[in-house]
Amino acid sequence: MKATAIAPANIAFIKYWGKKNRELRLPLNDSISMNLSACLTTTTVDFSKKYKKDEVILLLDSGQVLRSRGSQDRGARMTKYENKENQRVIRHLNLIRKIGKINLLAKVVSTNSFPKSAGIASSASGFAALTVAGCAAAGLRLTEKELTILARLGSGSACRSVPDGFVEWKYGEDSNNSYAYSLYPDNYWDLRDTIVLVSDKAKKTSSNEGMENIWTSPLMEKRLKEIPGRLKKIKLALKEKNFSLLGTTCEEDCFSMHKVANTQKPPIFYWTDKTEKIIEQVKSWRRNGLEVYFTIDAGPNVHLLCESKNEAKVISAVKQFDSKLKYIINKPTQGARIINDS
Ligand code: 2P0
Repeated sequence: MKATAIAPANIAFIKYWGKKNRELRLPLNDSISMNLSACLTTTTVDFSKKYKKDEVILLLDSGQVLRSRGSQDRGARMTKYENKENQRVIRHLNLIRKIGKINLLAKVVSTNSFPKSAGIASSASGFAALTVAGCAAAGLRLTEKELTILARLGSGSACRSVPDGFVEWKYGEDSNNSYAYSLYPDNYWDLRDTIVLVSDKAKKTSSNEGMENIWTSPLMEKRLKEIPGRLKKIKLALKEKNFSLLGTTCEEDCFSMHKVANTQKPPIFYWTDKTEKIIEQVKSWRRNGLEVYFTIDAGPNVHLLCESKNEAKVISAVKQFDSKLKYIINKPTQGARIINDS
């Protein structure tokens, strides 16, 4: 009862910012994203009689190991966890155990190929990998749609990391109708998302907390009214491979989400001065004929979107702006999948 899965993070072209049901993580709007080839989480779940406690181990790039044991006795629901994140992981294991009707405790070992909590959706890749590995380890054979629903209960955006390539998450009226599916496979359009790492420090306000106060922003209603039009534009841009339509619509939605965050009470500012300087650069690169657009998640890092033919030019422009900046180049990629190497 052991399985390993790998799952990508994803970048949202139309963003998820606001829940209509907090417990079920039902979003207020549909969202569309692309899976990121170089931002991967690999997770092994092992259910076994030999474990007396659930144990969650996160292996960090630096060689550091974050280890947390839930003091949960087999079958008992009493828990005392060392931190919130592991609590979420163990809650998710409980869901999988309930569906799989199993009563075994587990060891979960997970590693990311990118900095944790830097606004690169580590919860998306994390909960997608945990869902797929956990279900396989529990002997559950769920459909892709069912896996996306289960992943969503762990972290909303995780459902978009399950299907391949370019993915839409339907908001859904209830839990069974809030699922994700692939609009196009990863080899459909050779785009690049170069993430410029403005900071790899953990963000101050998690997306989960940030979304709590959306209705205190006077701009939230306007955002929700505009989203259907932007979803149409993104779908058309994907269908026709119209990159300028894709890029301009991504930027519109990015500004819209961040304006809501900035005007919430209390306000949240995910951008830094460096983030804004890079946005100015993108505009100037575009004025000079380089077709590159940006989008930004709940963090300071800037995602530079371009077609593959412009990848080298974009990298060279970034280096010219600041040779010390670190970046991660992503292509579209498959969704979460089981791998044999544990
Ligand atoms: C997105 N974000 O669509 C948006 C853009 C952040 C900014 O989905 O509370 O970590 O776990 O459901 O999935 C991040 O939200 O939130 C996110 P929870 P999650 O990518």
